[in-house]
Amino acid sequence: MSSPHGPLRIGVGGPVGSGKTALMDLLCKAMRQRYDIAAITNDIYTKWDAEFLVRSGSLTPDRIAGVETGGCPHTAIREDASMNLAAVADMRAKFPNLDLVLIESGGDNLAATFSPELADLTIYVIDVAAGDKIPSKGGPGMPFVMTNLKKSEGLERIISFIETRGGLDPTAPSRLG
Ligand SMILES: Nc1nc2c(ncn2[C@@H]2O[C@H](COP(=O)(O)OP(=O)(O)O)[C@@H](O)[C@H]2O)c(=O)[nH]1
Ligand SMILES: [Mg+2]
Repeated sequence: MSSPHGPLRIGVGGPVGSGKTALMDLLCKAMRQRYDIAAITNDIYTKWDAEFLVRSGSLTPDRIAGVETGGCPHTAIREDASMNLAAVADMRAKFPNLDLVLIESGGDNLAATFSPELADLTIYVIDVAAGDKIPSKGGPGMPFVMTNLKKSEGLERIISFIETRGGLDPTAPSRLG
């Protein structure tokens, strides 16, 4: 099902500790049978999130890349997305039939939007303890889903959001075998 436009690129943003990596992990595990997936994580000075995904077995290690952003993580997904664009290009070179690339931001505030050059759709992860007013402050039209990833609750709704809004076809025969 590889698209002439290249893979769908989903940005996963939100504050440090809100659960972005946990979401990346479960999305990979739930979607990898159907889609050809790669995952890119952004960290300031480490590759901890990429290493977490490798240890967890979210995908095979060659499908997981860590970008070290340096001190200003939002710059790497917004003003100068070149490191992330290069990581996406590397994955596309290795896996020409990619359907989906998940890109986790380095953890920043809600104002850290992904450049449209880098991500087609963005999912923001907010810790429930941060309260329910954040999504409404995002303005009308921003849907939100309550999840409990320890029990995979809400995960299917996020997957169907990605498939519907991202234009993936869940009924297409998988090429992955
Ligand atoms: N109980 C519970 N813990 C979660 C959930 N999502 C993430 N966590 C935990 O919250 C901590 C931070 O999650 P992580 O994914 O590393 O956050 P990130 O910094 O946004 O990538 C970890 O200990 C996760 O296991 C959830 O839905 N429920
Ligand atoms: Mg993380």
